[in-house]
Amino acid sequence: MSATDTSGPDLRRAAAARALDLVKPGMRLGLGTGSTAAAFVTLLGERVRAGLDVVGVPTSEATRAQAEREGIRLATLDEMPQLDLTIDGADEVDSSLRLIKGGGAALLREKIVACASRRMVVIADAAKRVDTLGAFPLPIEVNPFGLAATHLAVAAAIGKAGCTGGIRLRAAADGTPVVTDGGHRIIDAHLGSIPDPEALSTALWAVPGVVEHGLFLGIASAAILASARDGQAHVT
Ligand code: ABF
Repeated sequence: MSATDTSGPDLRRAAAARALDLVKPGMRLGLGTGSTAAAFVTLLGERVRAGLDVVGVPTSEATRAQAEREGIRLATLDEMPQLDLTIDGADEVDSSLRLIKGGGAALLREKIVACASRRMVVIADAAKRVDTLGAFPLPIEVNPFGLAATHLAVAAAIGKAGCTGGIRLRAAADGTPVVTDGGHRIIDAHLGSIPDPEALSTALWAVPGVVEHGLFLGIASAAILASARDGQAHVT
């Protein structure tokens, strides 16, 4: 990278470029969602147009549309239920490769695709690295039926797991609730810190209206993080 390549987009592109080194001909790839994953899809598209043969399973309709524009051959997870590698972004990464994901509201498909993959590699700006998860609001995907009851049950589960803080239904800019690709809603839990992510995960899964949550525990196998140092992008 040149001395000027140290802005956020350049760091995301640097992480994406390193992830591209992991891609081999014939691989079945999970394609993540978000701006860093989009940088990866752009670079992958260049390779595909140069002759690389891979198949991708997108984690969102947005990624599907981008990958189609890039000319990447796509399949559904039903057609290809076992994947070699998923490359995706994250909102937070801790030192044990535990993640918060779902800021882009695609967490359900992201988790299903990641868990269907032999390897899931996170790509991110190193600013996403944290000592303790939870400064980023934890997205919780919920069924729209009985939302008020689910809201109360989620709040109780959070308290039971030793966390404090408020929860809010995520709204779009026009004030209407965000609807996920699966037709669900997102509740964001503003917790500040999550002392025991495994306990919170278990407590949230016990709430009937919870479809999935954004804690990815024991799923990522590596993280490629890009940071700016000495005026250049460094990837670790
Ligand atoms: C997806 O995109 C998410 O799970 C995460 O919420 C977000 C990260 O976005 P970005 O790469 O734009 O920071 O990977």
